[in-house]
Amino acid sequence: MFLPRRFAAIFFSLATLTATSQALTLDWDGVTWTAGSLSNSYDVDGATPGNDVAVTVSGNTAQLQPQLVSPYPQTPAVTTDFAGGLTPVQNTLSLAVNFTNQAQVITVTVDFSALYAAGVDNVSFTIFDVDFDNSGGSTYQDQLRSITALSIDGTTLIAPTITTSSSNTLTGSGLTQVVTGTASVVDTGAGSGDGNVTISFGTNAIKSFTFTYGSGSGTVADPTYEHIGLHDILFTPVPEINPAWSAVASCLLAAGLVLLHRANLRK
Ligand SMILES: [Ca+2]
Ligand SMILES: [Ca+2]
Ligand SMILES: [Ca+2]
Repeated sequence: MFLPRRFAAIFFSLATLTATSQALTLDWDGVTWTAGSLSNSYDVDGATPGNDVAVTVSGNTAQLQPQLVSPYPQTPAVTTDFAGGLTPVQNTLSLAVNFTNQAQVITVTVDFSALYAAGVDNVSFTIFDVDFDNSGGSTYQDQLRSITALSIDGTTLIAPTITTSSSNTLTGSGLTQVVTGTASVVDTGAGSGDGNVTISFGTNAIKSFTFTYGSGSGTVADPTYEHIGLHDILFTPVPEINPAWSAVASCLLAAGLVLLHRANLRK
């Protein structure tokens, strides 16, 4: 009997039964979104059947507006209106609104495939042009609130790590963090990254995340037209051992232990 070799084979089998993880991106330059539609799903993971990520816009959607640049698509729309400091400019999912008060919000929810049984981690994304203006007929204050992810079991809200830029600021903590625009930012060109806000859920395994977009109290009660852009969404499926193969692996391990026990009895 060559038990060490036998065990080596068993452990090699266990190792290969474990799926590997691969970082994925919902890249707005690689997908389409019919202007004005409120929910779309995308297949960005060839290793998992069907669509892997769904983006849904809800809330006070009657306040959604067209973008400012030709062909003036009704938002939500995929456009190059926001550079976020990037050259060349990339697509973002742009959201333009005209709220009638500071309580109205647009809610963005991103759901990952239920086939990711162990969820996804390393989820991060950047929102461009979170800014403020109170001049020339523009009186608004971009504000992100209720920025949370949902745990795999669907019972626990998870707080993000948020990185702001020179023209917005972070207040609150944990699940009640709020990002508020503090100065006007150009949509493209030099300085367009000054309104960037990067949101990350780090090593937490999640099944979805959400945030709201509203207007803060730094201006008039009825804000004017304002807009932001949601850039690419990065995520990594959490590896899992396929349950069926896991059962097979357990049987192999048990068989190996029996062989070892019998060998010891013969000594
Ligand atoms: Ca897929
Ligand atoms: Ca803005
Ligand atoms: Ca208004």
